[in-house]
Amino acid sequence: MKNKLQTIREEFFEKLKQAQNAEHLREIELKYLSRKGELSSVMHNLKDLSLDLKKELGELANNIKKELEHSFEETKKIIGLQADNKFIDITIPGEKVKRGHLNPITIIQREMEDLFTSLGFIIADGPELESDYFNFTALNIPPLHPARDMQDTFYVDIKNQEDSFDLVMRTHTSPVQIRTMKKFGAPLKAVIPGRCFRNEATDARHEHTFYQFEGIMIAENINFANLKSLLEIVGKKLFGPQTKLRMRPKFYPFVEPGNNGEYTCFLCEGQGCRVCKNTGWLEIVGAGLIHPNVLRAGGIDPEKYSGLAFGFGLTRLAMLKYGINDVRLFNSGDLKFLEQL
Ligand code: FA5
Repeated sequence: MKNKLQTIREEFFEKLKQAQNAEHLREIELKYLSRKGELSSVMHNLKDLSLDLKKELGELANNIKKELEHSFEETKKIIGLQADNKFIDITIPGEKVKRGHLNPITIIQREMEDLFTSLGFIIADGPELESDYFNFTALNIPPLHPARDMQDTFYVDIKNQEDSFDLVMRTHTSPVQIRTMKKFGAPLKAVIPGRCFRNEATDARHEHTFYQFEGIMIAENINFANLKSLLEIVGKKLFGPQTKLRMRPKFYPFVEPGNNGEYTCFLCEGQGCRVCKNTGWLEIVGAGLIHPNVLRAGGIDPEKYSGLAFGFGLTRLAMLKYGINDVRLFNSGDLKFLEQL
C-alpha cells in the first residue's frame, strides 16, 4: 500500500507538470483528489489493516493528500492567471467611466448667480444654524410677534455656564441680509443662495429642507420701480423674453410695501394650464422695499439709504423648470430621479 501511495504521488506530479488548461486540471482533480479518486480509494482500504499499519500508513496518506492538494491549488492559480492574461486585447476601448452631473438646483442657482454677478451683485453666504436674533428679531419679527408663526422651525438650545441662547435652523436666507449689511455697509448689491429649513407638514410642494435665492440692493433713492424692473429682467432670463411680471401685495414684516412677484406661466404663456393651476400666473418670489427697522438693524441709516429685497424659492424654480411634481424627490436620495434630469 505504501508503494501504491508513492505511485499515485509520482503520477499526479507528472500529470500536473503537463497540465496546461482548466480542462487538464479538472481531469487530474477527478482522477486523484475527488471523493471517488485514487487517493480516496487507498485511504478507504486502510480500515482493513492492523492498528499499527493503519496509524503509519494513515499518516503517510494524509501527508501526501495535503501535499497534492497544495500543489494542485498553486498550479490552478498559475494557469488561471495565464488564462486571464492570454485574452487581454489592448486594442479594445476602455470601460466608460460614469460621469456625475449637477443637481438641478445647482444648475438653476448657477444660472441666477451668472445673471446677478453680470449686473454687479456680489454673492454672499451665511450660517444654516442661525441665531434667533438674525433669523427673526433683526428682520422686524420680535419675540412673541404673531409673524413668527408664518415660519416654524427647528430650535436648538445651547446652554453653557456663561450663557444660554437659542439657535434656529434658518427658515429663510433673509438673515444673511443683515449679516451682509453689517459687513459691507451701503451702497450694496448682493445675492444670497442657500439652504433653509422649516418645521412643515410636508407635501408635494412643502419640504422641511429647501433652497432659496435672496437678493438685496441698497443705495440712495432705491424705489419700487427699481425692484419691478430687476424682477422683470430675472423673469425674462428664466422663462424667456415674452414673460410678464405682476406684483400683488403680501405681508412680510421685513419689507414695506411687501408683495408677491408672479410671472406669466412659461408653459401656457398666461392662458391657463396644469402648471399654473389654470391661473396663467406662477407665484415665484417674495419681494418688497426693505423696512427701515431692518436697515437700522444692519447698521444702515434709513434716512439716507433705501433698499429693495427679494427671495426666490429656488427649489420651486427647479420644479417648474424640470416639470418635477413632488418636492420630496429632491431629498429622496433616489439616483434614478437625479439621473434622468
Ligand atoms: C420668505 O421666506 C421671505 N424671506 C422671502 C422674501 C425675501 C420676501 C425678501 C421679501 C423680501 P416665503 O415664506 O414666502 O418668504 O418663502 C419664499 C419662497 O420659498 C416660497 O415662495 C417658496 O417658493 C419657497 N418655500 C417656502 N417654504 C417652502 C417649503 N417648505 N418647501 C419648499 N419651498 C418653500
